[in-house]
Amino acid sequence: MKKTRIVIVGSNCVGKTSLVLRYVLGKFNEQHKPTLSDCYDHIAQFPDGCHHCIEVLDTAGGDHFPVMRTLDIQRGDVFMIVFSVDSPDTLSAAKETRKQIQDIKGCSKVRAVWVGNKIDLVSSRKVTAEEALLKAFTFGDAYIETSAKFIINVDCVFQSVLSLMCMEPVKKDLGYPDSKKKVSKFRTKELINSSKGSMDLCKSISDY
Ligand SMILES: Nc1nc2c(ncn2[C@@H]2O[C@H](COP(=O)(O)OP(=O)(O)OP(=O)(O)O)[C@@H](O)[C@H]2O)c(=O)[nH]1
Ligand SMILES: [Mg+2]
Repeated sequence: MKKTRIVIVGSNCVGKTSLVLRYVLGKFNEQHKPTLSDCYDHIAQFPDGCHHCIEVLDTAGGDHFPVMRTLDIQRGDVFMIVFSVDSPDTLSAAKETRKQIQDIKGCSKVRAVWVGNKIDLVSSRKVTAEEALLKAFTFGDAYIETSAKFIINVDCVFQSVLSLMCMEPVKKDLGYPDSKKKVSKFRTKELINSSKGSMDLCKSISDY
């Protein structure tokens, strides 16, 4: 059986490696060591309760290796698009990356979850949950907030990604989605449910 391959993309230093290392090895490094490309085999429990071996591909941040990036995207089954909530530029880059995935994979085949990482940086936060959620929703994707450092939502985000493997991908026939096109009512409800935990959590962190 072909292994499911999760590809983690996003700008430099947003915490892609930290999320992967937390999930696969239960570790966290304070130091930033830029990634070229690292692949991890992991036994994961899917939402149906069965365990399967998956591959988690941690990619280089930024646009320094465009050919490698294209290959990584081509081979990916499902995507985690990571940005850091203290950096609006990384959210803009996430949107560009999402478009690139759509171009490379073909518009009917994208399964992706947007991840706002570093929510522990409460005082330097610059991207609101609502802003990020709206961006993800316009593509028909779910949005989850995490802290790799404080182990918030790390398993949950990988579970969400795996649950996409059990669903039909959203079909969009014409180009990129825009704010005028509406995601179907059913899909919107599904997205709100899958992002709700993260929104509640975000609210409780800002209240705190
Ligand atoms: N405060 C905080 N810091 C984090 C979190 N996640 C990662 N970091 C820190 O952010 C820095 C970058 O983390 P990495 O995981 O290496 O980032 P990356 O996206 O893999 O970076 P590249 O491989 O260069 O693209 C490191 O110093 C981490 O310790 C988090 O949730 N909260
Ligand atoms: Mg890395």
